[in-house]
Amino acid sequence: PRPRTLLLTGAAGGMGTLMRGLLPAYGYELRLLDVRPVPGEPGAITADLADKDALREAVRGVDAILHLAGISLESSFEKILRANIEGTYNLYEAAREEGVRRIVFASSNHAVGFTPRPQGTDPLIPVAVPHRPDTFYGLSKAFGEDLAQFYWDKHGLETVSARIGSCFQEPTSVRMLSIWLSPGDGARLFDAALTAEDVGHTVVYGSSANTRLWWDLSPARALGYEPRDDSEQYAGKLLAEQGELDPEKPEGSRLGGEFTTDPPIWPH
Ligand code: NAI
Ligand code: 15L
Repeated sequence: PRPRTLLLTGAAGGMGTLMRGLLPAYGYELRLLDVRPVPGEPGAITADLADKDALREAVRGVDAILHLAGISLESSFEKILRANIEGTYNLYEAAREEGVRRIVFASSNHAVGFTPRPQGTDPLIPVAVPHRPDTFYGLSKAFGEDLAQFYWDKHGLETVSARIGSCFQEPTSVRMLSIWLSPGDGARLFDAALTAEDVGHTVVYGSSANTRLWWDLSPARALGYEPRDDSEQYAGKLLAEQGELDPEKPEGSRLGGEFTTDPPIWPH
């Protein structure tokens, strides 16, 4: 049966805000959680992923979880450990204890960020590449994917791990032209990941159907995802401003871009 009640973690964040707007139209009743208050949502649960009791209560009775909460850029190992590694473990453990059937995990391209990006006629990057995290942040996403596999194999808790590219209103760099996930396609991808049958633990790349795509979208399409957007409308402007990526430099030749050399730092 189609999940109805959905716990959205990270509801105050960039994607959380976009998805709060878009997912109700698919029929989901959202329960919101974030460590920060969610603007305009007095009913949201304000809780840290470190608070096991709060998580247990937050997941009670939901059909599924869309797990967006966590540190979304590079930070110290200690902070990443607490929010992303222990925090994701705490959420899975709460879900297992309360019998939640499915989690959609916001993994990232940075779990495999040192993978070379295709050049010329190279094939698209398949999902089945080894983890090559480019940051402690990416390492925490690689951990999350393994955690999800473990909870499926050991406890029958299903996950779709979506290695998201760049989900923002518009792409803002030449690299993002290849990995941009439009907000509308993000909602379509999450809906597919929440409703596809028998996913076990499935890993997919998450982007729109971009002309300059670097990776294989067929695993996401196999879930029923039908992207409608393409970043190409932004290409002229971004290329004029920034020029082509330099394939001689790691930040231009690896999937993770500048995260491989000079990652943006989590400001909090
Ligand atoms: P964001 O940084 O805007 O939002 C993350 C939210 O998580 C924030 O509202 C923050 O308060 C909350 N949070 C952080 N630590 C927490 C904790 N310990 N307990 C409870 N809540 C906590 O990030 P964004 O861009 O919305 O990304 C959402 C998720 O998707 C993140 O997990 C990120 O790693 C992942 N992702 C996002 C991409 C993007 O392009 N936006 C690309 C790839 C992955
Ligand atoms: C991510 O994983 C980050 O959360 C997001 O802020 C973007 O920087 C994105 O990757 C990216 O690679 O552009």
